[in-house]
Amino acid sequence: MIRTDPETPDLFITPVEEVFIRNHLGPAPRLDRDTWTLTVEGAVERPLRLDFPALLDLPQTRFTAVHECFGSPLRPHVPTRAVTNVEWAGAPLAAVLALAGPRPEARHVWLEGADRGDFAGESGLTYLKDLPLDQAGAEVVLAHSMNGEPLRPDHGYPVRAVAPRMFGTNSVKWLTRIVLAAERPDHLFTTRLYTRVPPGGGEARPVREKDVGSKLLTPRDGGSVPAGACELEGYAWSATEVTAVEIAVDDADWQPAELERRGPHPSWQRFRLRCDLAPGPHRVRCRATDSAGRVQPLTGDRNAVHEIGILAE
Ligand SMILES: Nc1nc2c(c(=O)[nH]1)N[C@H]1C(S)=C(S)[C@@H](COP(=O)(O)O)O[C@H]1N2
Ligand SMILES: [Mo]
Repeated sequence: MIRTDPETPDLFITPVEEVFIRNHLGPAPRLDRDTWTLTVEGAVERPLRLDFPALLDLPQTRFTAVHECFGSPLRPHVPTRAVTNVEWAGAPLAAVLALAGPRPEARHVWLEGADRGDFAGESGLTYLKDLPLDQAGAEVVLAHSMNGEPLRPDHGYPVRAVAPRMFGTNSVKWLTRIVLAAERPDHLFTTRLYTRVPPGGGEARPVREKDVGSKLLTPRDGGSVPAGACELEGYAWSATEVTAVEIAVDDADWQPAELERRGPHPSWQRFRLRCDLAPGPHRVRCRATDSAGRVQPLTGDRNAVHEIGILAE
């Protein structure tokens, strides 16, 4: 989803126009900021209904984070590489939870959007996701702005959830209802889809924390470059910090690329490597490792190493 402009090959923040749009239930609902409300109900001491000014009265936070689509929940192991890096602003969910007062039995936070529709043969669905209360309280933000401007209708206007370390599917757009509960909700998008079996096998787990991944952006896939010295660049990301990126040109060994540190926010990290390209076609691959020791697989999963083809002339 990233277009690299030859003038600005390495935009750290993805312009809003270039951010992918993923709507499972049809067109974006058109909500109005003046009539929007968010209800907080279920296992809480004080059920609430917040309007937009009340959300702005809460403490506000601003941060950059990788925004990545998991891919089709019907094909959980197929790479799509729809990834961007954006700046969000909004109120921490923790501030809303403090107002509502979770009851002792509350273990899960359900987040529901205002869109309604059909998906994978089921009709009349809402968009519902859930996260463990501890995790949601620690990191979810109720965002009203993207890259310094109000959310656009397609991106969840006026308010969406953002779970910065998680796949995009968890960041519920057009957020209108939060439920605290002792159990997970049984729903197409929570327990039946968006689950996957870990690489070694075992029980299916919900799609939450991002995988380790990397993407070559310069030169462009299919592009041509002058033969000789060439700079290969891209971005790497994960739920934790990426600690190494290696690049392989054709069948040569993997070589360590120069990698920026992540900084305080869960943003992507730029990497680059100078190499020498003989005239002719070349294949370039990149592979990231994160601080949890996860490494991109060569093949077979949605975060398999990225490969581009370039022509040196
Ligand atoms: N209400 C609602 N929220 C949603 C979705 C949706 O269809 N409806 N799609 C999810 C998916 S799969 C992704 S990848 C992100 C995409 O966010 P974006 O369209 O703002 O890029 O939103 C998530 N939140
Ligand atoms: Mo997605």
